Amino acid sequence: MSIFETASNIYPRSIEQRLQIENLIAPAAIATSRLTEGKDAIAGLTQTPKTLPPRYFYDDRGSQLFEQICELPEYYLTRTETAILQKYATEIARLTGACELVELGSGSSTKTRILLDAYHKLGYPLHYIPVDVSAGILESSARQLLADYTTLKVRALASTYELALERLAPTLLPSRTICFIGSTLGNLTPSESDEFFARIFAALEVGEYFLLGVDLQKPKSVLEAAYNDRQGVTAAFNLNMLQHLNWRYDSNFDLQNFEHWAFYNETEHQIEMHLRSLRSQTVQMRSLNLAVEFADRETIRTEISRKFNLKTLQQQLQIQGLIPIQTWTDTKNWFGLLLCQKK
Ligand code: AVI
Repeated sequence: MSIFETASNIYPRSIEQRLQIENLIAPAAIATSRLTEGKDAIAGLTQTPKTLPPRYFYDDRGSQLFEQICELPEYYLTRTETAILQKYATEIARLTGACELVELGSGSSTKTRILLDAYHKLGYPLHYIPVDVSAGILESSARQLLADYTTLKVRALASTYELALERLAPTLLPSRTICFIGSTLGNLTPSESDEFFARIFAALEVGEYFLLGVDLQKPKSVLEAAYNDRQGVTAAFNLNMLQHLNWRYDSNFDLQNFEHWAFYNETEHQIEMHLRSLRSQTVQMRSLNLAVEFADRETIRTEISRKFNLKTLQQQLQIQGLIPIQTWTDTKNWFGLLLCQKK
Protein backbone atom coordinates (compact mmCIF):
# COMPACT_ATOMS: atom_id res chain seq x y z
CA MET A 1 0.00 0.00 0.00
CA SER A 2 1.53 3.39 -0.97
CA ILE A 3 1.61 6.20 1.59
CA PHE A 4 -1.33 7.83 -0.20
CA GLU A 5 -3.63 4.81 -0.14
CA THR A 6 -6.38 4.61 2.42
CA ALA A 7 -9.28 2.19 2.75
CA SER A 8 -11.54 4.69 0.96
CA ASN A 9 -9.53 4.68 -2.26
CA ILE A 10 -8.66 0.98 -2.33
CA TYR A 11 -12.36 0.07 -2.49
CA PRO A 12 -13.80 2.01 -5.43
CA ARG A 13 -16.51 4.44 -4.48
CA SER A 14 -19.42 5.45 -6.69
CA ILE A 15 -19.32 8.45 -9.01
CA GLU A 16 -21.77 10.31 -6.77
CA GLN A 17 -19.52 9.76 -3.75
CA ARG A 18 -16.50 11.12 -5.59
CA LEU A 19 -18.19 14.10 -7.26
CA GLN A 20 -18.93 17.46 -5.74
CA ILE A 21 -20.39 20.19 -7.97
CA GLU A 22 -20.72 23.79 -6.90
CA ASN A 23 -22.31 26.47 -9.00
CA LEU A 24 -20.87 29.83 -8.04
CA ILE A 25 -22.51 31.67 -10.92
CA ALA A 26 -26.13 30.45 -10.75
CA PRO A 27 -28.31 33.58 -10.56
CA ALA A 28 -29.33 32.88 -6.96
CA ALA A 29 -25.78 32.07 -5.84
CA ILE A 30 -24.46 35.62 -5.63
CA ALA A 31 -26.75 38.53 -4.99
CA THR A 32 -24.18 41.00 -6.29
CA SER A 33 -23.92 39.29 -9.67
CA ARG A 34 -27.46 40.49 -10.44
CA LEU A 35 -26.35 44.05 -10.01
CA THR A 36 -23.22 43.74 -12.11
CA GLU A 37 -24.49 41.25 -14.73
CA GLY A 38 -24.34 42.86 -18.17
CA LYS A 39 -22.33 45.90 -17.12
CA ASP A 40 -19.34 44.63 -19.12
CA ALA A 41 -21.53 44.31 -22.25
CA ILE A 42 -22.95 47.82 -21.76
CA ALA A 43 -19.47 49.29 -21.24
CA GLY A 44 -18.08 47.54 -24.32
CA LEU A 45 -20.96 48.40 -26.63
CA THR A 46 -21.17 52.06 -25.67
CA GLN A 47 -17.48 52.79 -26.29
CA THR A 48 -15.69 53.45 -29.58
CA PRO A 49 -14.43 51.13 -30.98
CA LYS A 50 -16.98 48.63 -29.66
CA THR A 51 -15.83 45.53 -27.81
CA LEU A 52 -17.41 42.55 -26.03
CA PRO A 53 -15.68 40.31 -23.48
CA PRO A 54 -14.81 36.82 -24.79
CA ARG A 55 -16.67 35.28 -21.84
CA TYR A 56 -19.83 35.71 -23.93
CA PHE A 57 -18.56 33.07 -26.39
CA TYR A 58 -19.08 30.31 -23.89
CA ASP A 59 -22.71 29.35 -23.59
CA ASP A 60 -23.26 25.61 -24.11
CA ARG A 61 -23.31 25.93 -27.92
CA GLY A 62 -20.23 28.17 -27.88
CA SER A 63 -18.36 25.63 -25.78
CA GLN A 64 -19.32 22.88 -28.23
CA LEU A 65 -18.15 24.99 -31.17
CA PHE A 66 -14.87 25.63 -29.39
CA GLU A 67 -14.40 21.87 -29.01
CA GLN A 68 -14.86 21.60 -32.79
CA ILE A 69 -12.33 24.38 -33.39
CA CYS A 70 -9.77 22.37 -31.43
CA GLU A 71 -10.13 19.55 -34.00
CA LEU A 72 -9.74 21.76 -37.09
CA PRO A 73 -6.76 21.12 -39.39
CA GLU A 74 -5.80 24.82 -39.33
CA TYR A 75 -6.06 25.17 -35.53
CA TYR A 76 -2.64 23.79 -34.60
CA LEU A 77 -2.77 25.01 -30.97
CA THR A 78 -4.57 22.07 -29.34
CA ARG A 79 -2.67 19.39 -31.25
CA THR A 80 0.68 21.00 -30.52
CA GLU A 81 0.04 21.50 -26.82
CA THR A 82 -1.30 17.95 -26.54
CA ALA A 83 1.90 16.59 -28.10
CA ILE A 84 4.03 18.57 -25.63
CA LEU A 85 1.95 17.29 -22.72
CA GLN A 86 2.19 13.71 -23.95
CA LYS A 87 5.94 13.99 -24.15
CA TYR A 88 6.52 15.70 -20.81
CA ALA A 89 3.60 14.83 -18.50
CA THR A 90 5.66 12.35 -16.49
CA GLU A 91 8.40 14.94 -16.04
CA ILE A 92 5.78 17.48 -14.89
CA ALA A 93 4.33 14.99 -12.38
CA ARG A 94 7.80 14.14 -11.07
CA LEU A 95 8.63 17.83 -10.63
CA THR A 96 5.43 18.69 -8.74
CA GLY A 97 5.06 15.41 -6.83
CA ALA A 98 1.61 14.41 -5.53
CA CYS A 99 -0.67 17.40 -5.91
CA GLU A 100 -4.21 18.55 -6.41
CA LEU A 101 -4.84 19.67 -9.99
CA VAL A 102 -6.95 22.80 -10.45
CA GLU A 103 -7.79 23.57 -14.06
CA LEU A 104 -9.08 26.98 -15.05
CA GLY A 105 -11.26 26.81 -18.17
CA SER A 106 -11.38 23.02 -18.14
CA GLY A 107 -13.95 22.57 -20.99
CA SER A 108 -14.01 18.90 -21.93
CA SER A 109 -10.87 18.17 -19.83
CA THR A 110 -9.37 16.22 -22.74
CA LYS A 111 -5.78 17.32 -22.17
CA THR A 112 -6.13 16.81 -18.43
CA ARG A 113 -6.32 13.08 -18.97
CA ILE A 114 -2.69 13.11 -20.07
CA LEU A 115 -1.72 14.68 -16.73
CA LEU A 116 -4.03 12.39 -14.72
CA ASP A 117 -2.47 9.35 -16.41
CA ALA A 118 1.02 10.56 -15.50
CA TYR A 119 0.14 11.18 -11.82
CA HIS A 120 -1.69 7.86 -11.68
CA LYS A 121 1.31 5.96 -13.08
CA LEU A 122 3.51 7.45 -10.38
CA GLY A 123 1.04 6.19 -7.75
CA TYR A 124 -0.18 9.63 -6.73
CA PRO A 125 -3.80 10.18 -5.66
CA LEU A 126 -5.98 12.01 -8.18
CA HIS A 127 -7.76 15.11 -6.94
CA TYR A 128 -9.09 17.34 -9.69
CA ILE A 129 -10.86 20.70 -9.49
CA PRO A 130 -12.15 21.72 -12.93
CA VAL A 131 -13.37 25.31 -13.22
CA ASP A 132 -15.55 26.41 -16.12
CA VAL A 133 -18.33 28.90 -16.77
CA SER A 134 -20.25 26.35 -18.81
CA ALA A 135 -22.01 24.20 -16.19
CA GLY A 136 -23.27 21.72 -18.83
CA ILE A 137 -19.85 20.76 -20.19
CA LEU A 138 -18.34 20.87 -16.69
CA GLU A 139 -20.69 18.25 -15.29
CA SER A 140 -20.69 15.93 -18.29
CA SER A 141 -16.90 15.87 -18.53
CA ALA A 142 -16.52 15.39 -14.77
CA ARG A 143 -18.84 12.38 -14.88
CA GLN A 144 -16.97 10.91 -17.84
CA LEU A 145 -13.63 11.32 -16.05
CA LEU A 146 -14.98 9.73 -12.87
CA ALA A 147 -16.23 6.76 -14.87
CA ASP A 148 -12.81 6.31 -16.45
CA TYR A 149 -10.63 6.94 -13.35
CA THR A 150 -12.08 4.93 -10.49
CA THR A 151 -10.00 6.54 -7.73
CA LEU A 152 -10.40 10.11 -8.97
CA LYS A 153 -12.11 12.71 -6.77
CA VAL A 154 -13.59 15.77 -8.44
CA ARG A 155 -14.80 19.06 -7.03
CA ALA A 156 -16.23 20.83 -10.09
CA LEU A 157 -16.73 24.58 -9.89
CA ALA A 158 -19.10 26.30 -12.33
CA SER A 159 -17.45 29.63 -11.87
CA THR A 160 -15.40 32.49 -13.21
CA TYR A 161 -11.65 32.13 -12.57
CA GLU A 162 -11.69 35.00 -10.07
CA LEU A 163 -14.39 33.49 -7.85
CA ALA A 164 -12.94 30.00 -8.04
CA LEU A 165 -9.46 31.18 -7.06
CA GLU A 166 -10.95 32.87 -4.01
CA ARG A 167 -12.90 29.74 -3.02
CA LEU A 168 -10.13 27.12 -3.15
CA ALA A 169 -10.16 25.24 0.15
CA PRO A 170 -6.78 24.12 1.56
CA THR A 171 -5.66 21.04 -0.34
CA LEU A 172 -5.52 17.64 1.39
CA LEU A 173 -2.54 16.63 -0.77
CA PRO A 174 1.09 17.69 -0.28
CA SER A 175 0.85 20.34 -3.02
CA ARG A 176 -1.36 22.02 -5.59
CA THR A 177 -0.88 22.83 -9.29
CA ILE A 178 -3.10 25.41 -10.94
CA CYS A 179 -3.26 24.64 -14.68
CA PHE A 180 -4.07 27.32 -17.21
CA ILE A 181 -3.42 25.59 -20.49
CA GLY A 182 -4.77 26.08 -24.02
CA SER A 183 -3.36 29.61 -24.38
CA THR A 184 -6.37 31.23 -22.75
CA LEU A 185 -3.87 33.68 -21.27
CA GLY A 186 -3.72 35.11 -24.80
CA ASN A 187 -7.33 36.22 -24.46
CA LEU A 188 -6.42 38.61 -21.64
CA THR A 189 -4.96 42.08 -22.20
CA PRO A 190 -1.47 42.69 -20.73
CA SER A 191 -2.95 44.44 -17.68
CA GLU A 192 -5.59 41.71 -17.21
CA SER A 193 -2.74 39.15 -17.38
CA ASP A 194 -0.84 40.92 -14.61
CA GLU A 195 -3.97 40.99 -12.47
CA PHE A 196 -4.56 37.32 -13.24
CA PHE A 197 -0.99 36.35 -12.25
CA ALA A 198 -1.46 38.26 -8.99
CA ARG A 199 -4.61 36.21 -8.29
CA ILE A 200 -2.76 32.97 -9.05
CA PHE A 201 0.03 34.06 -6.72
CA ALA A 202 -2.49 34.81 -3.96
CA ALA A 203 -4.25 31.45 -4.42
CA LEU A 204 -1.04 29.40 -4.11
CA GLU A 205 1.01 28.58 -1.03
CA VAL A 206 4.78 29.00 -1.23
CA GLY A 207 6.27 26.05 -3.14
CA GLU A 208 3.05 25.28 -5.07
CA TYR A 209 2.86 25.26 -8.86
CA PHE A 210 1.35 27.04 -11.83
CA LEU A 211 1.30 25.25 -15.22
CA LEU A 212 0.78 27.61 -18.13
CA GLY A 213 0.32 26.79 -21.84
CA VAL A 214 0.78 29.61 -24.36
CA ASP A 215 0.75 30.09 -28.11
CA LEU A 216 3.99 31.57 -29.46
CA GLN A 217 4.75 34.13 -32.18
CA LYS A 218 4.99 32.65 -35.68
CA PRO A 219 4.32 33.60 -39.35
CA LYS A 220 1.16 35.61 -39.98
CA SER A 221 -0.11 33.19 -42.63
CA VAL A 222 -0.18 30.28 -40.14
CA LEU A 223 -1.92 32.41 -37.51
CA GLU A 224 -4.55 33.89 -39.82
CA ALA A 225 -5.43 30.46 -41.25
CA ALA A 226 -6.04 29.16 -37.70
CA TYR A 227 -8.70 31.84 -37.07
CA ASN A 228 -10.28 31.75 -40.55
CA ASP A 229 -10.83 28.03 -41.01
CA ARG A 230 -12.25 26.79 -44.28
CA GLN A 231 -15.23 25.03 -42.69
CA GLY A 232 -16.41 28.27 -41.07
CA VAL A 233 -16.48 26.87 -37.52
CA THR A 234 -14.60 29.88 -36.10
CA ALA A 235 -17.04 32.20 -37.88
CA ALA A 236 -19.98 30.31 -36.32
CA PHE A 237 -18.27 30.49 -32.90
CA ASN A 238 -17.83 34.25 -33.26
CA LEU A 239 -21.41 34.85 -34.47
CA ASN A 240 -22.81 32.63 -31.71
CA MET A 241 -21.84 35.34 -29.24
CA LEU A 242 -24.73 37.42 -30.64
CA GLN A 243 -27.13 34.51 -30.25
CA HIS A 244 -25.98 34.18 -26.65
CA LEU A 245 -26.60 37.90 -26.04
CA ASN A 246 -30.06 37.57 -27.60
CA TRP A 247 -30.91 34.88 -25.06
CA ARG A 248 -29.15 36.39 -22.07
CA TYR A 249 -30.25 39.99 -22.49
CA ASP A 250 -33.48 39.65 -24.48
CA SER A 251 -31.82 41.27 -27.50
CA ASN A 252 -32.55 41.23 -31.22
CA PHE A 253 -29.20 40.87 -32.97
CA ASP A 254 -29.91 39.49 -36.46
CA LEU A 255 -26.98 37.18 -37.24
CA GLN A 256 -27.52 37.73 -40.98
CA ASN A 257 -26.52 41.36 -40.48
CA PHE A 258 -23.01 40.61 -39.14
CA GLU A 259 -19.92 38.79 -40.43
CA HIS A 260 -16.80 37.23 -38.89
CA TRP A 261 -13.47 39.06 -39.38
CA ALA A 262 -10.12 37.92 -37.96
CA PHE A 263 -6.58 39.19 -38.67
CA TYR A 264 -3.12 39.24 -37.09
CA ASN A 265 -2.06 42.60 -35.66
CA GLU A 266 1.72 42.37 -36.03
CA THR A 267 2.44 45.40 -33.86
CA GLU A 268 0.56 44.03 -30.86
CA HIS A 269 1.38 40.36 -31.65
CA GLN A 270 -2.27 39.42 -31.41
CA ILE A 271 -5.03 37.91 -33.50
CA GLU A 272 -8.08 40.16 -33.34
CA MET A 273 -11.54 38.73 -33.89
CA HIS A 274 -14.33 41.11 -34.77
CA LEU A 275 -17.98 40.99 -35.80
CA ARG A 276 -18.62 43.44 -38.62
CA SER A 277 -22.01 45.04 -39.13
CA LEU A 278 -23.14 44.63 -42.74
CA ARG A 279 -25.43 47.66 -42.64
CA SER A 280 -26.32 50.58 -40.43
CA GLN A 281 -28.70 49.22 -37.83
CA THR A 282 -30.00 49.58 -34.27
CA VAL A 283 -30.09 46.58 -31.94
CA GLN A 284 -32.28 46.52 -28.85
CA MET A 285 -30.94 44.85 -25.70
CA ARG A 286 -34.14 44.98 -23.73
CA SER A 287 -33.09 43.61 -20.36
CA LEU A 288 -30.10 45.98 -20.34
CA ASN A 289 -32.28 48.90 -21.39
CA LEU A 290 -29.85 49.63 -24.19
CA ALA A 291 -30.22 50.50 -27.88
CA VAL A 292 -26.96 49.92 -29.77
CA GLU A 293 -26.40 51.85 -33.00
CA PHE A 294 -24.11 50.38 -35.67
CA ALA A 295 -22.75 52.20 -38.69
CA ASP A 296 -22.33 50.20 -41.90
CA ARG A 297 -19.01 48.19 -41.62
CA GLU A 298 -18.55 49.12 -37.95
CA THR A 299 -17.07 46.29 -35.91
CA ILE A 300 -17.26 44.88 -32.39
CA ARG A 301 -13.95 43.39 -31.26
CA THR A 302 -14.91 40.14 -29.58
CA GLU A 303 -11.48 38.69 -28.80
CA ILE A 304 -7.76 39.23 -28.80
CA SER A 305 -5.54 36.18 -28.89
CA ARG A 306 -2.02 37.22 -27.99
CA LYS A 307 0.98 35.32 -29.25
CA PHE A 308 3.89 35.26 -26.85
CA ASN A 309 7.65 35.50 -26.78
CA LEU A 310 8.88 32.95 -24.25
CA LYS A 311 11.70 35.05 -22.76
CA THR A 312 9.48 38.09 -22.19
CA LEU A 313 6.77 35.94 -20.63
CA GLN A 314 9.24 34.19 -18.31
CA GLN A 315 10.43 37.59 -17.10
CA GLN A 316 6.86 38.75 -16.45
CA LEU A 317 6.07 35.62 -14.45
CA GLN A 318 9.26 36.00 -12.45
CA ILE A 319 8.35 39.61 -11.58
CA GLN A 320 4.98 38.32 -10.30
CA GLY A 321 6.68 35.82 -7.98
CA LEU A 322 5.82 32.83 -10.19
CA ILE A 323 9.26 31.44 -10.98
CA PRO A 324 9.49 29.42 -14.23
CA ILE A 325 11.33 26.25 -13.24
CA GLN A 326 10.96 24.39 -16.54
CA THR A 327 9.77 25.29 -20.06
CA TRP A 328 8.93 22.87 -22.87
CA THR A 329 8.17 23.55 -26.54
CA ASP A 330 7.57 21.56 -29.72
CA THR A 331 10.14 21.17 -32.53
CA LYS A 332 8.76 24.18 -34.46
CA ASN A 333 8.65 26.36 -31.33
CA TRP A 334 4.97 27.06 -31.98
CA PHE A 335 3.65 26.48 -28.47
CA GLY A 336 5.12 26.74 -24.98
CA LEU A 337 4.37 25.01 -21.69
CA LEU A 338 5.80 26.59 -18.53
CA LEU A 339 5.90 25.13 -15.04
CA CYS A 340 6.27 27.89 -12.44
CA GLN A 341 6.61 27.69 -8.68
CA LYS A 342 5.53 30.30 -6.14
CA LYS A 343 8.58 31.55 -4.31
C1 AVI B 1 -9.71 29.88 -25.85
N1 AVI B 1 -8.73 30.56 -26.68
C2 AVI B 1 -7.36 30.20 -26.28
C3 AVI B 1 -8.92 30.43 -28.12
C4 AVI B 1 -7.81 31.19 -28.87
O1 AVI B 1 -7.23 30.60 -29.78
O2 AVI B 1 -7.53 32.33 -28.53
C5 AVI B 1 -10.30 30.95 -28.53
C6 AVI B 1 -10.51 30.91 -30.00
N2 AVI B 1 -10.97 31.90 -30.70
C7 AVI B 1 -11.05 31.55 -31.96
N3 AVI B 1 -10.59 30.34 -32.10
C8 AVI B 1 -10.28 29.90 -30.87
